[in-house]
Amino acid sequence: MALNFSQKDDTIVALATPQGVGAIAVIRLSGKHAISLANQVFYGKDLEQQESHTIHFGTIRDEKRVIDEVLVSLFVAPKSFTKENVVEISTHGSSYIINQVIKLLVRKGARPALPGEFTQRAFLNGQFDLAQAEAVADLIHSDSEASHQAAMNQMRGGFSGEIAGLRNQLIHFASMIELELDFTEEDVEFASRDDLRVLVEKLLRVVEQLISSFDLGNVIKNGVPTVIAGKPNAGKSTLLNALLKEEKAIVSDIAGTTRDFIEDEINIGGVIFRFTDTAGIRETSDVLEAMGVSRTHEKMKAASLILYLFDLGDTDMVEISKDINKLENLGIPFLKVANKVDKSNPLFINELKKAYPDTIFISAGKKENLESLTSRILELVNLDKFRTGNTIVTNIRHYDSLTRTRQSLLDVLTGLDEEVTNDFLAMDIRRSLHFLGEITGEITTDDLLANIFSKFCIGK
Ligand SMILES: Nc1nc2c(ncn2[C@@H]2O[C@H](COP(=O)(O)OP(=O)(O)OP(=O)(O)O)[C@@H](O)[C@H]2O)c(=O)[nH]1
Ligand SMILES: [Mg+2]
Repeated sequence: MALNFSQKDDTIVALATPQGVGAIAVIRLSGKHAISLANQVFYGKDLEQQESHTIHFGTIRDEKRVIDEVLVSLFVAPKSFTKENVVEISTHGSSYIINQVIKLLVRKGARPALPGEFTQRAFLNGQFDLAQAEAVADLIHSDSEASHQAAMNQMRGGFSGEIAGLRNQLIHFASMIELELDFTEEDVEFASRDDLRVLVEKLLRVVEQLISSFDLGNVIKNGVPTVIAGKPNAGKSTLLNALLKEEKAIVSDIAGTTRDFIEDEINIGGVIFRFTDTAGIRETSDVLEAMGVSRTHEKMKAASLILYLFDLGDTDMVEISKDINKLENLGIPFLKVANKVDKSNPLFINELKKAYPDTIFISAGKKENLESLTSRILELVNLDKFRTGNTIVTNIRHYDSLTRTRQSLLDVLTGLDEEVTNDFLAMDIRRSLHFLGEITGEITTDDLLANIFSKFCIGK
């Protein structure tokens, strides 16, 4: 739903804390009349005479009836999240009280806020750019150290700064070339083509790097899809349970116990991994199990990481090297994990260590050496890149705009090669600028904004 101008002048109200019973609840008002509106129902002090960033104790009343004793926080424009007048009323956390207070404020002239409308106002009033506004939503939904850091970095403008820098350099060139268009009669060149090529190539490298960071950004935000694969009875379900520290999957000595697949999230070193325990891979005549096995193959193709698990007592070298070959052809990072080290033959272990020195030996059943497995898993995600504060793209919309930017920059290069006329060159540069601007919100449409902010919750 796009907002029109009269709606933008409304004073909006919503519950800012979660629905349901709690110790306290915070009801937020934002808009030109937020303070005078609150003042009509608040008894204790004249709120319109108070300083910004102060808290006041009093009661909320509907005529004579006291609804609650509350604390009111005042933020006078422009020193607030939305840059408008903002009032936050902390009430007791009862849904009855919350409803009464909101209804009362609506009766006095406030309008219930749309999803994300507070953040949208903050964006429209220049509090931050679009990428930063989107990071607010990511921050609220972040559930691990890694996703929190990526969102925090984006909200604090790391990503936006990088994009803005790129844009500024391009704008300079675009205007020079457009200036040349005014002098077509004379043979002048304000913008050196060689310099432009150097700049565009530099920009391309940055854009490429941002695009390639998306894989990492995506797994940070949504969890790393990790599959435990291996023969029936290798101990896959036992390993999942051991990592989860709960008995989630059924374990038995009957081969083919897991028929479909079982998924759960595990936080390892601040990163969320989405583990899938699969049906053991083998040629099978059991129809149900066969279905599970084909889903295992699907899961393996969608994984970012595969734990190849085999039973030391039940697998020979030929089989292992065959499996490893297959996995290498799949092209997805995998770890070789040898299970049931507690009851295995030391000679075979030595042979295996020689052939594949990076094998990790564990006992899922006895929970032995699981730490070296988890630290190897973490190494594979290459978090260093991200911990050093490099900008990471986590948002599919940004990824999309960056891919289009890359294409337009490539078009500029082709144009330079083919010595196309200035107006074509200028057009391609403008297109790159357009796509970069979409990320930070210099270029927006009502539909785009509505689409982004409707994904927020009400009250945010
Ligand atoms: N000795 C020993 N036994 C283990 C170990 N890990 C698993 N097992 C046993 O191996 C058997 C098979 O374990 P599961 O976890 O069900 O194996 P799975 O790979 O999930 O098997 P499917 O679901 O049939 O594909 C069970 O009897 C487990 O108790 C281990 O580290 N040592
Ligand atoms: Mg199983």
